Amino acid sequence: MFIDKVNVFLTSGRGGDGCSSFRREKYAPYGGPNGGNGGKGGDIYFEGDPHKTTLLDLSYRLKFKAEDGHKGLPSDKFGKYGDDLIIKIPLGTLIIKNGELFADIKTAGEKVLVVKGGRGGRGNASFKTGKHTAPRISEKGEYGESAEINLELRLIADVGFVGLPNAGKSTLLSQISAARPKIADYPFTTLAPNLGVVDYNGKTFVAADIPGLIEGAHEGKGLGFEFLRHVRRTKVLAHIIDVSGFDGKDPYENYKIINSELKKYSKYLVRKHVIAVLNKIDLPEAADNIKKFKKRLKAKKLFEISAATGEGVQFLVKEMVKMIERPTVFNPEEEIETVPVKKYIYAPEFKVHVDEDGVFVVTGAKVETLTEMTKFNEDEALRRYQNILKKMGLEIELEKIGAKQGDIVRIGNFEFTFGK
Ligand SMILES: Nc1nc2c(ncn2[C@@H]2O[C@H](COP(=O)(O)OP(=O)(O)OP(=O)(O)O)[C@@H](O)[C@H]2O)c(=O)[nH]1
Ligand SMILES: [Mg+2]
Repeated sequence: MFIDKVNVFLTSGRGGDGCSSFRREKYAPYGGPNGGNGGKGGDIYFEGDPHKTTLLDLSYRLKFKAEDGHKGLPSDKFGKYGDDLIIKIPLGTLIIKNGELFADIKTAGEKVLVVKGGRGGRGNASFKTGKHTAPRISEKGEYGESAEINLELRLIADVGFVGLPNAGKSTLLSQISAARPKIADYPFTTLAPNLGVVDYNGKTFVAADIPGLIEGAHEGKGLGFEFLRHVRRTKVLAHIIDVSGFDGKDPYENYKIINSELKKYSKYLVRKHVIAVLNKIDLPEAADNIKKFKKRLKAKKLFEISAATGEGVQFLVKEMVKMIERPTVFNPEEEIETVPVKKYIYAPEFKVHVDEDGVFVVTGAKVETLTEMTKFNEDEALRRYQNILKKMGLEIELEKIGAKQGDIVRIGNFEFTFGK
């Protein structure tokens, strides 16, 4: 099965907690702090894998979590890092993170970090200073990051074959490459894109054969035009037309139908180099139809072939190579920008508001991280926490919106009573 769109939910590993401990040695009553830091949580990466052609395996497993970091230990032992997770995806996959284009994996082995593991909490040895030689303070590990990721595969090919069902697209691919797609004399034989590598005098390119389009494909008729996504990156489109008039329709009318569907899909598609290919010239009805077709479409260079017998195919392949090498009037990648691109958003250190239950809610990455990493059962940790919040001006902001002694303040998953 071919799957080209998948949503997955990723969570990186949480950082390990830092450790609070003191050296205990014989005859050394005041041993210094020796609690090690917690290990960092595992990251999650996506990596381009040239052997993959579908996102099918990911669709069976929608949630991924990297390993948590391990706890720090006494005797200055640092916690082990959580293992990273590397998820392999086919080349040509767009990674959309929280609704914004994040990366576009195009080459084998290309790796991107998508969610970063949480920082390990510091052990009490890290809090030691000249003045403060015996800190009883350590941190919890930072939470991992969670994100919803939409993966969208757009196959990477140089030439894309488009046309009505039964036009002979798959036959052409099998004629010019080693690919062996299913071929049959009924429409919608091809249900998923096929790729083939074409060799022309030592020059190679990749051709993609996609399922047939019909009138109204943009409204979801037939298999719809979703599969056109896979010719979005190509520089060249080969429009395959059955000139035998097999369905009783005029080949030129058929040609116009497909052109209009392409336009409806994206304004960029029709700006590619389009090669019009009249196929099935070996059939007796073809000759007449070709004449008529040429009368109506004078301006365009037409290729006449028989995908079945191979007649005219080498000329066509030569033209494809020429077109691939010719610059396009636009960058085929340009339209990928139609996915909204990340914008910089100014984030204040924290924000405060009162919710409907009268709870004073504080939000903001910095305060939330600080809160989740603080060990409130350690007096010193608690004091440090209060000091930092005070310096950030949180108390003042809360008072401004009406917080009084005894009111409830919520930060992340924690609740406190307001007091000075
Ligand atoms: N006589 C003749 N038959 C052809 C030629 N090319 C394709 N055919 C036949 O036309 C039918 C359809 O061919 P396919 O290659 O499956 O067509 P397709 O465009 O891939 O069709 P879909 O996958 O349904 O979109 C098959 O029976 C082929 O054998 C040709 O050049 N001459
Ligand atoms: Mg086919």
